[in-house]
Amino acid sequence: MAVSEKMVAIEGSVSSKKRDFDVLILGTGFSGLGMAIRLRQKGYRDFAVIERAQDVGGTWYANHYPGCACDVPSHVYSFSFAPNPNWTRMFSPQNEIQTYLRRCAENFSIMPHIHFGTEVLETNWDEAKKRWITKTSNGIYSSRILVAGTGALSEAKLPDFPGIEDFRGEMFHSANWNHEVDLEGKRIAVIGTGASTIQFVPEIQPKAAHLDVYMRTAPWIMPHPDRPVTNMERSIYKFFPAAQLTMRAAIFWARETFVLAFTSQRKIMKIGEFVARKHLAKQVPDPELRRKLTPNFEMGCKRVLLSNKFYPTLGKENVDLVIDPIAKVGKDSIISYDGTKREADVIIFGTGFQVAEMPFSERVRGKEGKFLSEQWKGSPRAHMGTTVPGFPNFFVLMGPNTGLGHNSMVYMIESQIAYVMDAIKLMERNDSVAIEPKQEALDQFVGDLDKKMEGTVWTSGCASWYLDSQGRNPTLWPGFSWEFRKATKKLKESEYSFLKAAL
Ligand code: N01
Repeated sequence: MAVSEKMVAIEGSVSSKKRDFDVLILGTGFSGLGMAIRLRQKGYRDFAVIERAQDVGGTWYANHYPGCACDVPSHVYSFSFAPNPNWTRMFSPQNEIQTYLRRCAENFSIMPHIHFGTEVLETNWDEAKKRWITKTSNGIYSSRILVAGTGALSEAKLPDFPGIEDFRGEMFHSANWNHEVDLEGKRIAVIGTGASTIQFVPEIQPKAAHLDVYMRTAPWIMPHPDRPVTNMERSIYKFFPAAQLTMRAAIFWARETFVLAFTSQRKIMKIGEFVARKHLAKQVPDPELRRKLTPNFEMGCKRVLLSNKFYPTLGKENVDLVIDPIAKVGKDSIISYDGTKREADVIIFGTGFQVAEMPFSERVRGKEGKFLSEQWKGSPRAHMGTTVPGFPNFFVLMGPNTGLGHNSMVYMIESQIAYVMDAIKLMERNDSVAIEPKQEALDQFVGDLDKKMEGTVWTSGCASWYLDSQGRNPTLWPGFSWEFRKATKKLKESEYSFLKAAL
């Protein structure tokens, strides 16, 4: 079927009643929006984007905790085709990223395609009809192609401490920040010391009567190179876009070199450890606090954090860093294994997300009636991080092994989107109704990946959310990002099965 035949009658407008589409995209983060924009740019109109929230942005809409910001530089953390000369800081705050994504959705005419307040309950491949039937909170959708842009950081991870249901104060996760809760004068307990916590703790500390920060593992924290982008710089980027592109390229290639320290040249990471230790020594004069905050694993094994404010905050009079493991939660306190009871009015969980589990996989059922989660058995695998045998016409953006610890995810997402477009084009050229990767192609791809993963810092022994329950790393791409771009540049027909349309 030609692209033109699939266009709906009214340009850019999708009837709210229509539930039958050529392409259904899930999510409006960088992945879903990027996919939608590319489809429109290529002349497609018969697609919808469903979004459970009431606005675009995905994780950048959902996360609005105080101090929420990107820890990847703004110049690379944006679409290559939509530079933004207006970033106010080198590392953008959440609201600017969400505004940027909204502007992209408006400027590229994606808004009429988005069905807000629509959550996917379950989606099934109908083998007879060769279509995806997607049950949502707003009715049933049918589509030839399904693209999941549901993101890796969408389902919060909440620890199940004994007694937690009896806690009488307020509790929330950083990804569902409850701004209604007035933190002024409260005794606050924060659990976890990951990327989110180190951003919000300095913001809430001045309000707290007392703040306990519960740390299980001391993270590596580097000095944050953030600074405001000057008016002069912004004018230059606006009137000479090439200057911003040059900046983008410089940051991208500089960050590409970091891969070596995570993979084949791990000795380089010692330089990072030296810098981080100096940072700790400079910011934490108290030797006992410094001892607690000294990491006991190789830098890079977990995500490397950036902050100039977190360490000084821990030294404030109203703050205690607690390293005693939590035994249980009482009605107004947290109790450690040694019996110490610390009172709390509010508990804030900075305990991260269900990344390796990919909770979305429990809602997608392929041609053999198996859920993706049953096929993956806790260890996700996708060809080129994007396609799965037994799940025809299904593409997962930010899929298994596409994550990065050193560079911008937007680059990986754009690589995948080009790959999906290639698949759609090929289907048209071959007059196919369905495409799925061959098991041998996937096995070869995953075998190579797993081999590359050996000897990297991510397998150096720490417990991290990069790893699944089997100790495999289904989260990160173990190489340069440009290698992923190269691998996904062209979909190899020999790695796929195509099902031709009946004559
Ligand atoms: O979560 P995390 P996050 N009992 O998983 C602890 C992205 N992000 O929300 O290290 C006690 O990093 C856990 O301890 P441990 C970014 O990719 C991006 O902060 O497992 N503690 C850890 O300290 C990031 O990596 C930006 O021992 C428990 C913390 O909770 C990802 O989001 C900004 C526990 C979890 O840290 C997740 O960050 C912010 C338990 N049962 C976040 N369970 C950008 O700028 C967990 N912990 C792009």
